[in-house]
Amino acid sequence: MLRTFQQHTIRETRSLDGRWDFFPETDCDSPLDKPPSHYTRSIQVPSAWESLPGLEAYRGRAWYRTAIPTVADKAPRLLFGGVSHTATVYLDGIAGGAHYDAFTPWSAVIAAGAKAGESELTVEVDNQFGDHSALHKENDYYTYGGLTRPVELQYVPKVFIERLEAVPALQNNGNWSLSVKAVLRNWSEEHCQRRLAIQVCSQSQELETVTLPAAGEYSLSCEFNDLEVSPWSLQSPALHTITARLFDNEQAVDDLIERIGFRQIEVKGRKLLLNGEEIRLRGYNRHEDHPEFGCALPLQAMVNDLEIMRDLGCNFVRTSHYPNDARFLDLCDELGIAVWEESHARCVDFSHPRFRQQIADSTQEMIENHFNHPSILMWGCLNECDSISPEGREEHSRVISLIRRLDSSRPVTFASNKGQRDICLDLVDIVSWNHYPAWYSGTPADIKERLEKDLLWLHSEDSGGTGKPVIMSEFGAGAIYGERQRHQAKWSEEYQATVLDESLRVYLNHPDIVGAAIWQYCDVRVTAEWWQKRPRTMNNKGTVDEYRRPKIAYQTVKQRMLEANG
Ligand code: ADA
Repeated sequence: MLRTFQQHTIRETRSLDGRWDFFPETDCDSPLDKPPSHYTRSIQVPSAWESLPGLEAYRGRAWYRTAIPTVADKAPRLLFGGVSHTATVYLDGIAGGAHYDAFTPWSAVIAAGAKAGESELTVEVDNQFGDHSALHKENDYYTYGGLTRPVELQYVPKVFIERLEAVPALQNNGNWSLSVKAVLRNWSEEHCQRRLAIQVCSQSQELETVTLPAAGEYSLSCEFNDLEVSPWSLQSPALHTITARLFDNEQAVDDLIERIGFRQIEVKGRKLLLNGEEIRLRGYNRHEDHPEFGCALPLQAMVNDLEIMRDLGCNFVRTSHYPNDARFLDLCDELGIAVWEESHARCVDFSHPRFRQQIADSTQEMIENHFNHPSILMWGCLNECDSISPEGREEHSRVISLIRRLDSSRPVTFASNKGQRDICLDLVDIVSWNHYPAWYSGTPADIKERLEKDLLWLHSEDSGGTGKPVIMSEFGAGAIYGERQRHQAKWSEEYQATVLDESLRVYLNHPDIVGAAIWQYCDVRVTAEWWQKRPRTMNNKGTVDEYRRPKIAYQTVKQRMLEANG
């Protein structure tokens, strides 16, 4: 399943998770110019192909194939939670859609499939780096390959409800209002009239009948007021549903159920307010990575990660450096874990010819697909990119403006490692710093001094960030699991614990720091080119190792978080 809850009672859906035919190009002597006619293997979907013996480091193309039943008058809509990292969909050999980027959900509606019978569904997947890819590249995290998140088949009528966006707001009388936007899509070649009804808790509204153009979309909005509902908070994450039903004359022909939380996030001076009350965020940066599953963590593995973070006293996770699996966000909604979600960029080259389009697509798909998660309290972007040159500022301004246009209800930030050279802090609501004193330079004694110097600059100079709240978005140290030394050697578990202890002592207790995210939750695989810089070809700054085995720092972090929780 793509989500942890049911999203339809009218629309027919079926999971395509399970065994698919599989053909990695490495299984043949020469490159293929079209999908293969015969398949050499089968593979479980979802999964990363690196989980298959012999393909642990395969970077190339592969084809997936399965058969799907089709029905008359309803088009097959294929929803992919994530394909790593470039995909082309074929139905009966005819291309029906394509997508770049492993980390955002996407769909293909194939009108030609609106017929009774059965069709062959093929997906070509490519996880290679090169001129076609600005965001997936050699990096300090691994780009896996395959249908790495769940796949769902839906049968959609000519006009269907594509998505809902809901923005809650706290009213003066303590009740809530809710602004709802619905986007309808018409895949047919004819104009169609439809009517929408939306129900939220005990209230429902019938919207006016609209005419959709052929092969077009239509947005409708409505407002609900005076909703007496339990709010969503970190301590009490109450969830509610919106049910939208689409009518063709008097017949209900489609539906969409979304889950929301009534909460309001604001920046006020140097503070972060949730439902009008100050909050302080403490937790981790987390990559989607596991030695058994690659980036394709099953739901229980995601649950385990969040339960470990809760055991450590965390209430916050940053999806470094890309949009996460919707099920992980659903779990954060259910558990009351605050999320900083960011579009896909880690130290990317702004001059790459594909960068602007690919970062715009990642950002738009992230916000449109993840809009309703109450746990997402802020949007991030452009981790440690060029925020010190005029050209870099132009790119930051472009992406941040896009975020604000798509969602004006959440604060925006980016994680910077440029310190006092940054010229983009006026563009954000929250200033976020990646600091590594005591690892890449200096000692633990430098942690407090470095922070105070940067805060002095931030709030007294013309930094662009004067008076804004600050999140320590990354800090930490590496430790090889099992490396024990009495003399605080680099890469020892003891030294990592010392650095995290001092970092948390400073950051969790500073009045101007509203959030602290340790780099990082677990050790993760890095790409081949990074092997010289990373022992074990891993980023070893996890508080737990890749198998989630706790290092000495685990108890250190737990103690500091416990003190901060009061
Ligand atoms: C940067 C980067 C992280 C990771 C970290 C490190 O802050 O944002 O992705 O590479 O450095 O481990 O050095």
